[in-house]
Amino acid sequence: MMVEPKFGREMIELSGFWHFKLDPDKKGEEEKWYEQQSFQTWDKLYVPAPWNEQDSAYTWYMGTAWYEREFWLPKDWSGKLILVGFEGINYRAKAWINGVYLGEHEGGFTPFALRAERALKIGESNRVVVMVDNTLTKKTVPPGEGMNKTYFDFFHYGGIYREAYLLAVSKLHLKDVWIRTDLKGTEGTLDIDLQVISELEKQYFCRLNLEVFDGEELTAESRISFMINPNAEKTVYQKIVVKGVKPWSPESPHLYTLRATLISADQEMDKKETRFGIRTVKVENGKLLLNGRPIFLKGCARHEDFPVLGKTLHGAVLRKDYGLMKEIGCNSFRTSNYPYSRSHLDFADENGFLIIVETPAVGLRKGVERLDDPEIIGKVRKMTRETIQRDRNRPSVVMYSLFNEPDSDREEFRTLLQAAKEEAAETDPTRPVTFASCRHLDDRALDMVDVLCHNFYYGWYSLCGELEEAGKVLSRTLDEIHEKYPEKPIVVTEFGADAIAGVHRHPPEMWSEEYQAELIKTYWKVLLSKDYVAGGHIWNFADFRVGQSPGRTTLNRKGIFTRTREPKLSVGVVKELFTNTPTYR
Ligand code: ADA
Repeated sequence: MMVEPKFGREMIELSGFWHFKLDPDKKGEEEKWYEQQSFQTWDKLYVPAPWNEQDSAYTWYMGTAWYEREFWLPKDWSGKLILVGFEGINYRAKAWINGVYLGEHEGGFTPFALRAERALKIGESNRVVVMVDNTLTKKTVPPGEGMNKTYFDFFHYGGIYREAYLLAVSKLHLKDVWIRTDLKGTEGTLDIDLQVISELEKQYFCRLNLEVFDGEELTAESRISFMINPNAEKTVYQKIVVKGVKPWSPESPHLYTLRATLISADQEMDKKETRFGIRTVKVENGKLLLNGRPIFLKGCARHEDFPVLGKTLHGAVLRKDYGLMKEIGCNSFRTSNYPYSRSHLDFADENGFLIIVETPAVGLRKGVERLDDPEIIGKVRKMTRETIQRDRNRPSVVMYSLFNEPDSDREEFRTLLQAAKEEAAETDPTRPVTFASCRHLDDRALDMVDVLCHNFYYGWYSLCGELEEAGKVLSRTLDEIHEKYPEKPIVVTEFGADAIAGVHRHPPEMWSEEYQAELIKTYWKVLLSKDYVAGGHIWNFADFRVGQSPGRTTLNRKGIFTRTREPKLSVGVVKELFTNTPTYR
């Protein structure tokens, strides 16, 4: 699986078997395991994939563990800048190459890359060692106290579970390309920021050739020239107009590619291709607008979870999931409760899905003493920035959810939300921001977001077995929230009921497939009856693994599909409801 399609650079993927060893007493660093020469006594695990389901001895392990593998570096990588990149390691990581410490990263769901050339041996075999620690505390984001005491409701997998790779770039290269799009009639405007890095010792004259491709056809181009100082970083801005635009939309997810070629001294120094779509997203007069039209988000919130693979959703699983979501009429989902892999969102761009990207800031409630603790604020800021930076060029991303179910009835949450909002606005001011609230009328921060997202469980955690009453309370609560904030559209980002596949009851009872289907029908009717509601997401697409607790039967069973994607009774019901609900209202 490629880290970025058409990366246009030299890469070595590090997928495969790595040596692996638990370090429950945390002595690896002191004993310098990263300097060790033989790893023959260590176990072997496959990367990318969490350690938990690869061996029963590791399933419930929380703590430190070590990974090691060798790789060959080709001779022609000499003179380049080399990075070792990790798309996702849960939760903390430190890396060494050939015994030389490279750096560390905190946060389980965002990518990072460490400079490596000072440690590498060109044209020889090299050894990379990674220490991973998935210990949860009250100050990790998300927080927790143990595998069965997480402050969030999904299994706390550990390890290198997204791709790892080596990447070579020239000393003068493009670090990042950021494209904002606007559309007026059939004319599209691209506002492009190109971040150029030079680690050369002299000042250089550079040229950037920008070419916009619609498939194979060149539709617009532009050139910029500039000087870059020695060892400097420069952001170059360019505006490009595209005529006769084919806008990106759910029914026609048209994608363009920007090819940026960096030239200096008549030599091509770097080339980067970025995929994008031309479309607008706005909140106006209480509506969520895509290309100026009020849109209705219909879908199921998801998790990255599958037997054995854990949080690593293999391309084949993703392909199957998108097929199923399209078959039942979904046009949207939220990356609940953390950002999903790049491939996960590549499919969304290609298939016209409207995505609410959520940061990993879930579980900031109960046991967290102060939500305005500077350490928490710092981590939330960093993870917000890393989440948005990775996905801000994607047309599928229509909104950022900065938290899932925080204690937003606590006054100090406003300080935390303010910090996350600032970070989001600095990283990308073009999308509306929200968070998924479970505090509803007691929420003290709804005035601070653009769209109101609410998770409701009437008929499940309250009003147990009382579906008629649940529908009435839902309707009343939505109306009361709307009265307070009439200018903000509401999306119901979670509603659902556990159903154990194969359990049937007539009349419907909690935990049966019939009850889940009835609850979904009840909610959908209410949502469609409110013109200020801009969407509904069923919780959840598929059953998913969780920690052990009396409220869960080994899995969270609110999936309309089982963990292995077998349909429950609800699937037929949802297909009928969703296909009869138009995307535009
Ligand atoms: C919460 C939470 C989810 C989910 C759900 C449930 O609303 O946002 O993570 O697990 O509860 O099933 O209880």
